[in-house]
Amino acid sequence: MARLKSLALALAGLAALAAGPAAAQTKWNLPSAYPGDNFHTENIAQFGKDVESLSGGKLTITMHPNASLFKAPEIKRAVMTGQAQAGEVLMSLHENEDPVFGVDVVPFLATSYDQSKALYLASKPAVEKKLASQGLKLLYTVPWPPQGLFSKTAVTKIEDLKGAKWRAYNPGTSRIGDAVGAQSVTVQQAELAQALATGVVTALITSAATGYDVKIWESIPYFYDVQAWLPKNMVFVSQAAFDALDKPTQDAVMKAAATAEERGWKSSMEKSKWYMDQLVAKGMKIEPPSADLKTGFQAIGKQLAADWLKKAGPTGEQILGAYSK
Ligand code: PCA
Repeated sequence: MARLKSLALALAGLAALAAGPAAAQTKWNLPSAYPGDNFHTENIAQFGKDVESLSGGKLTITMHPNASLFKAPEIKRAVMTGQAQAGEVLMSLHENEDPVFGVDVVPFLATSYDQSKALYLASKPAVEKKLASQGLKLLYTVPWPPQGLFSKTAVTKIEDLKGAKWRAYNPGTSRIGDAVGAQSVTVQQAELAQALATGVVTALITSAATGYDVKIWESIPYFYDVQAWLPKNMVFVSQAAFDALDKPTQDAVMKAAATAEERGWKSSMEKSKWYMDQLVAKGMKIEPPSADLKTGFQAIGKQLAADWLKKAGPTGEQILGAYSK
């Protein structure tokens, strides 16, 4: 019996040896900042499964959603410094590093999924170049649904936002808070429910998706469907971690990424209405912005767009040129 057992063990050892380096297992950690049932996170989960099966189990990706491993603003640096191999982050969170990361939050530049896709394709080479200079490789992007205004009190014109406690999620939304005369405070989604519950925040621009994620109806009754822009999340990997994979595994990652991008854009679009329906079902008032409010936001948007173009210089002009074609 003991002999049989040692024979079995020896055989298992031989089999493992025969499989050789091809069976080498790589594990990546992928921190992200949104809850497990958010459509972005569900898409990453499917991406991970696809990578695992396309690579024949050679690469597995462990997700760490909901800012459980790193807070949103720290994820990119964590991947740059090798503390994680891959990550997901809101691209515009890093606009201060390079204006190109803020191209998708220029107000009213791209307000539909089609425009957003065109702007993405026009800006992709510049985004990839910037990421490459930081040792990162873009895998795919997925937009959030169009951004609207949530408020504790009714808002019919910009002046109604004066003195509001304004939640920003990136430099761009912070600038809008300043422009409307509100008090800006930057709060990432993982802390947003608490900030709303304690009254630290009374107005914000975000998607119905995030409104749903944080049960916004518990403190905020109004949503104005402004459709100001569609900010994107990007999933990226450390170039060094990618280069360490064999070619078939690299191909598996890129194939799964292309599929994830397509699936993600589709589910964002399809779910954007579903998210709004949920807010209505919870008793929220959803309205289009009044003409006054819209004109007010457009004037602010125009100024911010001009500021962005100034900062982004020739790269910005080139992106806008490619986008307008
Ligand atoms: N949700 C994220 C970013 C954009 C969005 O729709 C947030 O509010 O943090």
